[in-house]
Amino acid sequence: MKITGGRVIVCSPGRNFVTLKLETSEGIHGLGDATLNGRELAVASYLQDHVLPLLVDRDPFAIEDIWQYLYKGAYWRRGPVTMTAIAAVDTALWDIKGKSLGTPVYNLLGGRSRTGVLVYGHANGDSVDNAMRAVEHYRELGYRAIRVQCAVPGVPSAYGVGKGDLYYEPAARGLPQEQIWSTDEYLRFAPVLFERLRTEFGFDLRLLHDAHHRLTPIEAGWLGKRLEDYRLFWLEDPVPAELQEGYRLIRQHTTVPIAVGEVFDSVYDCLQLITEQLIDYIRTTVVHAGGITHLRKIAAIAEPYHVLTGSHGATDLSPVCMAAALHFDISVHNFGIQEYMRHTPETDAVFPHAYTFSDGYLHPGDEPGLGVEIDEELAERYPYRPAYLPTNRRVDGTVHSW
Ligand code: CS2
Ligand code: MG
Repeated sequence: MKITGGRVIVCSPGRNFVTLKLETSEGIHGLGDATLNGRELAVASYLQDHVLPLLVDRDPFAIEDIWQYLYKGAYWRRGPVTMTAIAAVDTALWDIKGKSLGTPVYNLLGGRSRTGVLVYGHANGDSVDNAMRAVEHYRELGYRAIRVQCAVPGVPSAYGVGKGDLYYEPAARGLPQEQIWSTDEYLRFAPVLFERLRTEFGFDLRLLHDAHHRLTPIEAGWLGKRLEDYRLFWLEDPVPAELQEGYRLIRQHTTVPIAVGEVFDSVYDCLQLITEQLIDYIRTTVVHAGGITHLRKIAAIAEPYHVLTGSHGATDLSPVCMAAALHFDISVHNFGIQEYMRHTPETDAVFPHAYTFSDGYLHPGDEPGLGVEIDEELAERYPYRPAYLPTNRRVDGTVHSW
């Protein structure tokens, strides 16, 4: 079997997605997600113009060799655009191998290590009362772990507060919106929110929270300490993580479990975080961190250091990525949890998939390969429309991490 070519499909069923479809001489095709929120067309061009011509006539079973060829062969290494493009090829190759051998991808990754993939959903509210209502709603849907975000009094636009009940989508059409942020107000408010949550829901429910890269290490230490009694499952992205050693300072001040990694694109972004045990969960994803092949290596390095996986699974990661994540999650020993932000019905219709949710768990299904397809005719009805994530400024106008 040989790779004969491929296509990059850009569509926007509710939001933008970039999908790679690789074709082979035996008529089997594989899919890979290549979506990089707000920078979609850069990856589409990287694949179309620079990667697809290199793949023709290669053996699709040589997954590791193709990965190294694309990584080392470009000379320029790492970075989100490159690693998302490599991830798309890698994911499509695992899909092809599974389909060709007639088995789900998880069987190629060592087989099932568990019966289902524990997921967390997103409850949020524009007031504490509405956040409580959203948590209740997620509980009724069967979720056993819930991330809670809430509008902060006095802050015009806090991270993570959606418009509807189930679909939180931060990217918006047109040019980037500017939001305003105040760390002071947030730090005052966050412990109050979790106090209320534990009072209303007790301690059976796993609760998570995302600080979305907005604090300094010492502010994160302060917050973590105040949240300890509310037993969070994790505090996510307390600070931007370019400076990995900055996490030492957080660890010195709090035992709140820390999760990091949704913007990482390789093991080099988290090697120190893992080997110095500065984090508890590594959130790298199939689509942005080099595919299933590279994610398995990150997980293998994390295992002896007691770091569990907790892959990013927001709506900007397509159902192709979600399917791949589930095959990874169900097989890897040191799996922790999977984020599951539901896609809209439009997105789900373009990407029919075998994975299912029940009782707080996702199941990858038993289809050969990844168990996800793309309806290209339907996709054509949703052409790409430029959209961006918001940007952020402090109240005095200084640019801040969003
Ligand atoms: C987030 C995302 O899911 C998460 O934890 O941090 O909402 C993130 O902001 C988006 O995926 C950015 O594209
Ligand atoms: Mg996050």
